[in-house]
Amino acid sequence: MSDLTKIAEIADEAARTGTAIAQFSDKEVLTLDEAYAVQALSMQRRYARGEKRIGIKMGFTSRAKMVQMGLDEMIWGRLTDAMREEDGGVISFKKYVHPRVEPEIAFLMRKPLSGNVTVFEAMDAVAAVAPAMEVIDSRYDNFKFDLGDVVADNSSSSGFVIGNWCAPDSDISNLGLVMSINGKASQIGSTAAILGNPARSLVAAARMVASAGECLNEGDIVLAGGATAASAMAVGDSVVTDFQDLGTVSFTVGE
Ligand code: OOG
Ligand code: MG
Repeated sequence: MSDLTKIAEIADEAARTGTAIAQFSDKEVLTLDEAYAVQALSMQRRYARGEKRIGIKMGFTSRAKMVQMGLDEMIWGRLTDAMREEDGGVISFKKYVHPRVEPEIAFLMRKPLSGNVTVFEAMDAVAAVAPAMEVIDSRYDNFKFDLGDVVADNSSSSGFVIGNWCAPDSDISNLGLVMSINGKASQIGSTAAILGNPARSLVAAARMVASAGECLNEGDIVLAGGATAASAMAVGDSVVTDFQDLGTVSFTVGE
């Protein structure tokens, strides 16, 4: 497909207005390179509107997520300041098309990281780790997409909530977690579901941003990817995830 700028404009408008669109792959499949080019172009439009890039999110780093969405390749997307929601706060349902929530681990970078690094080098660049939840939202009808579609749609990035930052040497490799909606367990799992250890997701993030000529910068947030499948939410829901040893992160869903 030639007109990547036009596709980026369509993807950006859908995200900006919270409106569902048809998958691009209905007409023509985007290669992975084209899809990342669309993502970069659509993010340029957001930055031009004043949003600031504050980090990145990884996707499909757990079996549960791959199975739920029927894709098996790791992806990444960009996070902006406008996507951050307050821990314990209220998110606005109408901003989204059909939001889902998933438990994640967040990293805060204390120095730049990019390229091929070891787990030790990756964790050495981390200032803090935190329990987190990502609010994903696909701009495609029925939350259905192929790999190119989802990457072009900034890998469903939409919102995220971060709990209290913990020491960077906290053991995050295998922490039990329960994500509850209105007091009822909706997803139960372990951080080990994220590539065996979420630190490996940070290693992959450093490699993947480098392939786009970018870097994880000091102060950046990196979301490691959902540890479980994502759950749908409705207005009025109270969503809480308890992480063993790391703490709790929560929000409620407003109009
Ligand atoms: C794509 C984004 C995947 C994750 O944590 O695996 C993702 C999607 O499922 O819509 O955020
Ligand atoms: Mg996610």
